[in-house]
Amino acid sequence: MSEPSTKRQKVTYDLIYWPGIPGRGEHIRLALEASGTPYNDIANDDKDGIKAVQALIDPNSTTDDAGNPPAFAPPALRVPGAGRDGKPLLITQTPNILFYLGDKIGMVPEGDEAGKWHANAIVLTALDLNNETHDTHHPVAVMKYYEDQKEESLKKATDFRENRIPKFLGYFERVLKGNTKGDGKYFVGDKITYADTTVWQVLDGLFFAFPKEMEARKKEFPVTLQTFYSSIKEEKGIKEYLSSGKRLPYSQGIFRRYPELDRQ
Ligand SMILES: N[C@@H](CCC(=O)N[C@@H](CS)C(=O)NCC(=O)O)C(=O)O
Repeated sequence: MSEPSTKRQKVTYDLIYWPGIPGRGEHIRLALEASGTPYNDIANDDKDGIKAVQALIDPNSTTDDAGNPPAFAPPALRVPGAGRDGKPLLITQTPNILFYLGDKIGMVPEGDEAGKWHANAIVLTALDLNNETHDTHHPVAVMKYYEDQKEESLKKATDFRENRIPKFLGYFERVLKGNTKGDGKYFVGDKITYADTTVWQVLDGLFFAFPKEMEARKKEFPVTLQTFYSSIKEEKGIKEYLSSGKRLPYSQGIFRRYPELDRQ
């Protein structure tokens, strides 16, 4: 991680995301925590913070007070003074927020233009895996309960475990091995970037949702599931955050534990 400049540290970002779950907001939190960047976690810090999430997705809204277009869904990042006419800028879509933050908070490989694009591609791939994980418990309809699509979930999760997990893990393994500067600990370059925090969060969620499957895959993908996964937990900023009590437990979000969907 490169040191955030004095200019960078002046901004306190607002993260607007559902309270009580890690969800996609966690990708933003981890990047901010790893870089020691101050932020407000609006819906978790303030008991009325949920209102900011509700306002974000108000179906009658066409714009906010600062002229930003409405959000489709959280997470969103509000940046004081960075919008039009010095008003707050509202940024949505997880990878868009991460890409915006990347060089501002020192979570992209500094002075390495190619590395910046490589990091972003790895993030987008990890978020594809994130989305595919969601589909294992909601393969038919997002608005229906898991209990209403259990049969299809079992088929989807079986294919996910048998084919998709190893394909993604194989890709991560190759990238980590190919980045000789990273020593198996970093995806791009020799310091932590937002590619590392994003992949780590998806792996951590998968360890929660499919513990038997992931445990069984450890020998096959040792760099990803052993070296990388355990070393990121020890990174400055991340280590403190994980043990701070601020880290929210998994529950009914993207990563859910349904033992019947795991390896038997
Ligand atoms: N592609 C968007 C997906 C956003 C998203 O699906 N957010 C979830 C919470 S993690 C949500 O509230 N979705 C409501 C919906 O899709 O109707 C992103 O990465 O930010």
